[in-house]
Amino acid sequence: MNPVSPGFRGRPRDMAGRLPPGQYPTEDFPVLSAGPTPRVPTESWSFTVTSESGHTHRWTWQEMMALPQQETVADIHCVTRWSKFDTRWRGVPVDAFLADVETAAGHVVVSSHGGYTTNLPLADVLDGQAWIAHTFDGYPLAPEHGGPARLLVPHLYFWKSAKWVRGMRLTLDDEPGFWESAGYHNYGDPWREQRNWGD
Ligand SMILES: Nc1nc2c(c(=O)[nH]1)N[C@H]1C(S)=C(S)[C@@H](COP(=O)(O)O)O[C@H]1N2
Ligand SMILES: [Mo]
Repeated sequence: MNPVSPGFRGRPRDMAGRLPPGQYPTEDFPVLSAGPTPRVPTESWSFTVTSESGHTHRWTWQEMMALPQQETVADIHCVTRWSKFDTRWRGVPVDAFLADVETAAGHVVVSSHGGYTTNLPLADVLDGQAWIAHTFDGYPLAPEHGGPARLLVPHLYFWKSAKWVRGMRLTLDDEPGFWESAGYHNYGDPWREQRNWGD
């Protein structure tokens, strides 16, 4: 029999099984940024996909908003140990930006205004697992949380969800991003506690 702590009794949804090892749940939405918050007007915003051969595909804000939109509700997990359940986002699945891109690449490097980068296997941003998200909880995404748009990849630690996203480069070789070069785990699966290289 599992012991049930009194604080969890009567919660609308059972948290058992939803909290990865070493994490604690929070109702807050902490802000974690490695530098100042860039202000990116939607009028000058664009999202660029660059294939390994150097071909670029670019979407303006209006073009991105004209793509089919999805709403997603997901639990997010920060490597600093907070998890937030049932976050509600609206955005465009990354699949939409890669549909017409011819590639043999197995990896992507996502880049942000301000210089932040993060690397992921291409497979992890496909099949409805990742979004370019512009709306949080029904409101335009706040600048401190990556507005006007950020990557959202909820199944990996939240440092993979690049804020102020500006582009995605497809690469044949895996190229570690900002935190991955600084000792964070290359993949970052919260369920396997892949916090640092060697985990
Ligand atoms: N461009 C950019 N994206 C970023 C970061 C950053 O410093 N710059 N921090 C990452 C980290 S470590 C986390 S935990 C989340 C935090 O997102 P939040 O500030 O919206 O909670 O953004 C990720 N994306
Ligand atoms: Mo983080």
